[in-house]
Formats: sequence, structure tokens, C-alpha cells
Amino acid sequence: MTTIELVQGDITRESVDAIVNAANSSLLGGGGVDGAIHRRGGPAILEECRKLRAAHYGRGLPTGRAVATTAGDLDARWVIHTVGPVYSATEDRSALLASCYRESLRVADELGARTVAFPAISTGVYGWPMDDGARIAVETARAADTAVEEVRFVLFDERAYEVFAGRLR
Ligand code: AR6
Repeated sequence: MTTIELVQGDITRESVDAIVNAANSSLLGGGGVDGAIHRRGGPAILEECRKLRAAHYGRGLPTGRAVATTAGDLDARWVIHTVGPVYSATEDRSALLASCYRESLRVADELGARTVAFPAISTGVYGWPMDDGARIAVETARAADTAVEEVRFVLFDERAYEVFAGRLR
């Protein structure tokens, strides 16, 4: 049984086995939660990202996939980087967003992670409406076939927290 917890705050302050990063396909960092993770986690994360890129993802990590690195100075063992889809009003990309959550949990299982913190993937720079992003996040976590014991959604602001809380009820 996987329990789902909600927390409002900064995901880089969480103490868990794995922290999921809403990255981009370059794996070289960016703004939002990606910037915060690299800033607080220190250079070891970027160093491993560069190596992964050189070895496997020269064309970028595809949208919907996930890959793990060290968590550097964060209070976690791993960061799992996943690439969310950019929201489109004309094309349904929700399967790709669900894939981010599912693939991240699959990688967590491979690592043996039991507690995993997720941000609301794609709901920032990538423009996904929070209510639909929360629906996909909660539905996918609930349906996941995983040994992860706790999925913790860490929502940056009160509004996002309330939207997730509404979806969980
Ligand atoms: N802790 C928890 N949630 C956060 C934090 C934080 N420290 N900072 C932001 N959020 P975004 P995306 C929330 O833009 O939409 C990057 O440049 C934020 O309020 O971080 O998947 C990447 O490199 C929002 O609800 O990720 C990519 O290029 C959610 O996290 C691109 O942005 C996701 O916002 C990815 O865009």
C-alpha cells in the first residue's frame, strides 16, 4: 500500500529517499524547482547529469521519462529527474504527464526508494493548469504498481496545496 501525503513548501527542504525534479530534456538545469534543486543540492548533481547526458541522452532525455542521480547536499539519497510535457490547449499530452509520475516511481523501485517527494510537474513554466495537473498526479500515484511506501506531493504555494487536497478527497 502506498500512502499519499501532501505538504506545502519547498521540496529542497524535504527529507525523503528520493526527490523528483521537474527537469527539461537537456538535464542541465533551469529555473523553478529545477533551479532550486541544483542550487541547494550543489554541483555533484549537475556533474552526474552531464555524465548521463554524454553516455545516454545526447539528444536529450525524452518527455515522460525519468533518470536518477545523487542528491548531492540535499537530505535525500537520490534526485529523480523527469521531463514533463509543455501544456498544449490543442493536443492532449496528459499521457506524457502521467508517464512522468509512473516512470519516476519505476526508477524509485529500481533504486529501492521507499519515500518519494514530487513537485507538481509541468504546472509552472510548462503551463499545465494546476487542477488538471493535480488530477493526473493523484490518479497516477493511486494506480501505480510500486513498492514505494509514501508518495509526498510538495506544493509550493497554498493554492496548489488546496487544489491537490481537493483532488485527494
Ligand atoms: N519546491 C516545490 N515546488 C516548487 C518549487 C520548490 N522549490 N519551485 C517551484 N515549484 P516548474 P515545469 C513549483 O516551473 O512547469 C525549469 O526551468 C511551481 O510553483 O519548476 O515542469 C526546467 O528546467 C510549479 O507548481 O516546472 C524546465 O525547463 C511546479 O513546481 C521547466 O522549468 C513546477 O514548476 C519545467 O517546467
